[in-house]
Parts: sequence; structure tokens; C-alpha cells
Amino acid sequence: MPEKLGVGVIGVGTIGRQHAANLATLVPRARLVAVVDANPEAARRVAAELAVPSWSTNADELAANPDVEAIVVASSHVAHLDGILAAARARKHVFCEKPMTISLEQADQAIAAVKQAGVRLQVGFMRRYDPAYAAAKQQIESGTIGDPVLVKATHRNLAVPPSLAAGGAGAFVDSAVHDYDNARWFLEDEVVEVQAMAAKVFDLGPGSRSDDLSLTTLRFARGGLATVETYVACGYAYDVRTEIAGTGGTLFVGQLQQTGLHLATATGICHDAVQHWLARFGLAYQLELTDWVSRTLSGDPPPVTGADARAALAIALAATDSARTGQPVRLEPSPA
Ligand code: ISE
Repeated sequence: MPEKLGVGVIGVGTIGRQHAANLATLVPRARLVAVVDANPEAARRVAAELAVPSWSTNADELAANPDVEAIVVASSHVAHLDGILAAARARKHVFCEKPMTISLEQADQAIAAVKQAGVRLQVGFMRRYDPAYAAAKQQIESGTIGDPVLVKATHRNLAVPPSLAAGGAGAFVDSAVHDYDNARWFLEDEVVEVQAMAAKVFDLGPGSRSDDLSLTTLRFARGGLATVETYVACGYAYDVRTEIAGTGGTLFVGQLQQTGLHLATATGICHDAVQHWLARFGLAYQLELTDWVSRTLSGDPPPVTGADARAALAIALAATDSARTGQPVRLEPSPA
């Protein structure tokens, strides 16, 4: 088995830069050999900071680089498909950030392209690598809570994330997609019905989104239910918590505190709060790419697939529709 994997990163904005830094410094079996960004200044800066030998603004150029054996796609959501197709054309393995694509047609195109090229595709639902979420999954698998029947998710950003402020695909696709993936993963079942409501809380100018605050209800094939709340700018913390209730117990995942420090005075006791997903899920991102690199080197199958990404996206798109029309949406089983 080769010792190290040569990796190129497409897109070095918020999450892409984090992935690049992890690959350069914290993932021992990776060699970060090239970065690309649509903004040349960002690509040049990250390459200089992390001592990356090559940078450019062209994804095909990165994919054709013989030192690049596998590619992380972390560009803007709308550009994910182009990154995956560039990797597939050059027959390089891929890790793509969530949401993998912004339409089901694009998801099918991405899945078909990697299949035809014979390369591997893993998708970035990093919560699955977070120690608390992973421990919850283990408890479920070992039967501790009996049959899991309900997932209740809270997902609040401190301030409007850049990908949402820029318009983008909306909060169901950008943010709630994590919780939809979690619900499928914890209940080990597929969603058959989606109902959602959304409200506009902030005035972000003309054309701004109308899903600042939303609630989604999911019905699963075997009868389980899930509720997902997203609030794009709650103003007090990055507040991500999930409960999984079963026939014999309940798991509570997540906390508001970043550190264990409390300040006690005559007026009360206070503590800090998690501010950003890069802090809350910092270790998860590191573990995720460490696992992706070793699986890519060893040939072990990816644990989070294009099919998982497609299923979560189908729920997000159905929720977007349901919030617009006020009607529940039935989901067809995804193609095998
Ligand atoms: C961002 O892209 C993420 O993936 C974060 O985990 C999520 O909390 C945030 O809402 C998204 O914009």
C-alpha cells in the first residue's frame, strides 16, 4: 500500500481552507500538492501559507497534475458538479463537500460519472465523524435505546453563513441537509413523506431568502418520525443538538459550551458558547479526511456515498417545495 496520498483541493474558501490545512498538517498520510480557487488571490495565499507546491484557478489543470491522486471538492455548491466531473475525467478519487449537488439531475450525473470512471466518491457529512454523534450511532447499533423511532434536531447558526448570505440553494439544502442525513443514518431507514414550513426573519435585501427559520417533519418507511429545526442566525451561538428517542431510551447529542470554563459571581454562573461550525466540528473534519485518505489508499469502501448525498438532497428539495406550497411531499425510493 502506498504510504501517502497526493491530494488536490478545489475551492479554498471557509471549509476548503480548513480541509487544506488539515491535509497539510494533521492528516499524516496525505500530501497536499495543489490547490485551486476561482479567486486567484485566495489560491495563491493558501498555497503560500501551507507550502503547497502548485496553485491555479483551473480545476482541470489540478486534476491533470500527475502528483494529484485524489481530489477534495470544496468550491461553492453550484460548482461541486464541475469539480466532480473534472476529477472523474482525470480518473482521480473524490471527496466532495455537502450538499454534493444542488439538483437531483446533477446528483445522478455525478454518481454516473464516478462510476463510469471507476473512481471513489465520498461526501462530507462530517457530523458522522464527530465523537458524540459517532458514539450515539454506536449506542443505537448496540441496541442500548431499543428501536430508534424519533429524531429531533436543532440547527442554529450564530450569524447567516456566507453560503446563505450569497443567495445559494437555500437553508434546507445548505444547512438542514446535515440533519436529514443524520436522521436517515440514525433511524437506518428512508424518508417517504416530507412536510415543511419556513419564515423570513431577516431583511437581507431584494431577492433574499424566505427560509431563515424553518421546521421540517419527516415520516420514514418503517414508521419513524423526525423533526428538524433550522434558524440561520440565532444570535447567541452555533447551537447544534440532536435527540434520538427509542423504545428503550433516548440519546442527547451536543452542547452549547465550547470549553469547560464557568465564571461564577454574585449575579450568577456563566460560560462561553460555541461560535462556529469549524470550532464545533473541528475534530470531525480532521477525522473525516484522515479516514477518507486511509480508505482511498487501502481501497476500503467509502462510508458516506453519493447515494447518501442524493437521498439527503431529495429530502431537502422536497422540504423546499413543501414550504413553498404548504403541501406535504411524498418521496419515491432513490434509484439503486
Ligand atoms: C455550513 O455550510 C455548514 O455545513 C454548517 O455545518 C452548517 O451549520 C451551516 O448552516 C452551513 O451554512
